[in-house]
Amino acid sequence: MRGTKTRWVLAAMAAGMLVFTACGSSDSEEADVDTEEHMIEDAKCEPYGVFSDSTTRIDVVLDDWVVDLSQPDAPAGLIGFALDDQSEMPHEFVVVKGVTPTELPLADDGSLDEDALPEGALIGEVEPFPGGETCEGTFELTAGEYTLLCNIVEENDDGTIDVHLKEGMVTTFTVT
Ligand SMILES: [Cu+2]
Repeated sequence: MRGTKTRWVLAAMAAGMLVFTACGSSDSEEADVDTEEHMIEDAKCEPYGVFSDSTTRIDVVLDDWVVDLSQPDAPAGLIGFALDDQSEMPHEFVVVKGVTPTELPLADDGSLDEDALPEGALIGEVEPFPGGETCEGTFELTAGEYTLLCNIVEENDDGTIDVHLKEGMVTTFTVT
């Protein structure tokens, strides 16, 4: 799993934005770059895991600015999260174990600093997919407390920045 922060650039139409490297073609990026710039056009559903194999299904609404679960807990197993982005913008779905929302290590902009998480805490993530669409993330989860969040940092045309975590796109989930 990439330990990088997802940074979306909504101002893709602005002059100069074409220099940003698209997802997946990072070979030429320098090793010390720990953020990635994504063009908004790159958002597409790439399911994580095999949803049809899941032992418990949780419906998840992603919206501005919530992560709403159909149930707050599930027995240990292969948990399939059916993600429904009801907003007009891309969101993602990050699964963290054993770190409460208030304990999350933050970058300067208030987003989750994934690289600063304890070893093994980052279970996996469904990368950003377009608003109005659905996607799935299926994770083998053992008993414990989980934090589920969207870690998109989004730069608007006017230079303001929306940090989805800070806006409230985080919730907790218990596996028993
Ligand atoms: Cu989001």
